[in-house]
Amino acid sequence: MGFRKDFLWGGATAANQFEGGYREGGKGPSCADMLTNGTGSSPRQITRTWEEGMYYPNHTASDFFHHYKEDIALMAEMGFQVYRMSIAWTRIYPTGVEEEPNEEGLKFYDAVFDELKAHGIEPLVTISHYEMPFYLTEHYNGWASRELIDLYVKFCGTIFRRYKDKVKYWLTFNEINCGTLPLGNFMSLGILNEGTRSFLNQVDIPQLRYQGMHHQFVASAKAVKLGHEINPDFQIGCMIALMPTYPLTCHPRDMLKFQQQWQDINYYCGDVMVRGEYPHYAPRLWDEQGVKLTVTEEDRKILKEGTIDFYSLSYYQTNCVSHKDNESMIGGNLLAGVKNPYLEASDWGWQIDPDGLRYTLNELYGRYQIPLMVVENGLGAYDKVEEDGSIHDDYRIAYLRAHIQAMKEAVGDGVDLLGYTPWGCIDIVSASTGEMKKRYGFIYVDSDDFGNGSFRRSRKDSFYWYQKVIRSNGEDLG
Ligand code: BGP
Repeated sequence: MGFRKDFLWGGATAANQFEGGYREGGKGPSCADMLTNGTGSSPRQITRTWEEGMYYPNHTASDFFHHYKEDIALMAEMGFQVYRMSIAWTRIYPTGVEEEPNEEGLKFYDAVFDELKAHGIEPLVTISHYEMPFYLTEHYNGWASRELIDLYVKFCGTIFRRYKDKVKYWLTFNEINCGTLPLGNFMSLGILNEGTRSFLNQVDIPQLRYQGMHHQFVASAKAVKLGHEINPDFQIGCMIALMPTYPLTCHPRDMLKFQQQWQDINYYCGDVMVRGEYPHYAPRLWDEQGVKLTVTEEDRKILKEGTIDFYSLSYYQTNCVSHKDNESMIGGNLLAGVKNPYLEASDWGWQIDPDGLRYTLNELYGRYQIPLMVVENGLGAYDKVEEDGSIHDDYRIAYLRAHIQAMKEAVGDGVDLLGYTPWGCIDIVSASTGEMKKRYGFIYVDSDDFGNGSFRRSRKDSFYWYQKVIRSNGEDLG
């Protein structure tokens, strides 16, 4: 059994990591604009002003702002049927509190959507992807404030109305469950507590973080309702970062820890957004975190009325859990874990596990019974440009091939899978480290970690390979 005939093949990026043009077209500063560069060993810093001598990689990123025509043409050449992108909130509402949207920002996305349409590519838009007006951090401490709900819904209303005939697929928040981790304070919730400087070691007040996520759930549900009123054909999804774990051993304590980790990190947000209410284990989790959540009757009603249409996820790697605290650890997307003795890891220490994707898709589909979409997956790796300009990224092809094979097996298991948009289809700035040299793309961008370079685009070997995969609807993975 293969992929459905209308399976959507494409790629994904996010405005803050791809667009650049941070001061053009009336754009305001976003949270991502306040993050310095970092590396695998030295963390990014969060600064409240742009500091002399610091470098801010998201300001320039890959300069899609000036290259979008060329980039979309390259996507079309690969055969993309869908392109997952995000709208920078700060291009539309530079501080988030304006009454009227910024027309120049709206025009930019009109141009992008028109270009996609001319090439027969369907946009899939993340409304908020690790980028919110920094003004909202400074004046409201981000999503910790209930007032963010209306400001977000205003933003949604503006873009839903403007693009109602150009965009059908929407995601309300990128990796909303990033807020279940202290790392999510600034990146996902715009919360910046006094004393935070290091991106990896933020001052954490769980009460604010969980209340902030609750405000996001309510905002998302309101957006779903509003979107369906504006255009009943809209398909609006959630987006969850899957951080799957295995029990390191069959010790019953490992098994219990494994179950709790899935509940607390992988299921918590999806359960609310798909089912419209908090799951049975939520009070246990709040209790452990010392959280007393304020949930009004009106909130409960909205959560029920605004459940999402499909479930989308990011998947990069898996880790293990153990009840012992002296096991060797390894990194991962958003969350580190216990090392799995059976898996190899990427250059950034993320363990490669295609079978884990098949397992995950089965788990999610069994739990929710709504269509799934894999909207992020891929290998961040160093690429070498040969003298003749070619880039032989066979490691990336091997990673993607194995994961597409695993998705195909999940489809054979009966999972309803709508599409696949591998991450950073054109090289972008890394979210965790701010590096450019951690590359995911089928297309190389000539820029280094400090924005030096011609920004010229070139096709890697994986470009031609993926073109074949798309042409054969995932049958030719050779
Ligand atoms: C996800 C984010 C992306 C992204 C990706 C890869 O968590 O949604 O924004 O960047 O991970 O992570 P990184 O850039 O750290 O390699």
